[in-house]
Amino acid sequence: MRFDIITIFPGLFDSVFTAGVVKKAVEKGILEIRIHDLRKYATDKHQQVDDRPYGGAEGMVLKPEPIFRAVEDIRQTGKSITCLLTPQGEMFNSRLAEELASYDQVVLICGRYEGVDERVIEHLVDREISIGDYVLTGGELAAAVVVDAVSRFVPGVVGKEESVRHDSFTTGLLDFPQYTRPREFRGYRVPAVLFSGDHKKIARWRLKKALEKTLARRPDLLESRKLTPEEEELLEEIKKERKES
Ligand code: 6GU
Repeated sequence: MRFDIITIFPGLFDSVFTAGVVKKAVEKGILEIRIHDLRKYATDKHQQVDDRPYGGAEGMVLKPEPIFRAVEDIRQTGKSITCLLTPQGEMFNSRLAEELASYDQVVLICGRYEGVDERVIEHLVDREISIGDYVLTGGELAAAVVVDAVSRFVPGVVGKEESVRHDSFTTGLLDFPQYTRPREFRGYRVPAVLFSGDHKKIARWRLKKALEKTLARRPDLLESRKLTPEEEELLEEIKKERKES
């Protein structure tokens, strides 16, 4: 799988993909990440990539010609998709990450907050993506987020032991709390159930904690999820305990 990022700030990507599982996947040849300087695709002698908006307004708008030239040069035959990172886009989530992981090539165009010429959106881009309800100065950090999250769904990138199958948003629940040594730190103890050796009991405790956290922080996730009988039972327990305290 290949990512191609088109940006006016290529230097911003100097370090983001040089550590962790993404780096390993690149080394193994599972992933390829290429950064393209939009300015190299400028058509005039000043290498201008933006210009003032027609109709008048603050700020500058990315011109269409360099972006069209870049994408048409970079786009491969095969299953390829071109996305624009913009706060106006559809919300990025785990489902979209998994979907993008099914492509051979994902081309990411980093927008800037003042805007991109609408003809790029109408006639070049397949999808517009936003990573949340806040405005970034440019799409670069958002592109890095998308590459990271999509990569985790590419087979071989994430090891078996940290399988994406058990993740929040795949399971539909937030994660249960994790503990490691020491058993006691500054008087704070690891819950005793985790030393019980009773794997069924531990699994039930973890599920209850995951449900508790999801109910408190993300009740919307519970509403859009079908609960198992055990989960229903634990949820009743949690709600009863809440009333008591
Ligand atoms: Cl994709 N771009 C920008 N500039 N701001 C954002 C965003 C993207 N997603 C959330 N805020």
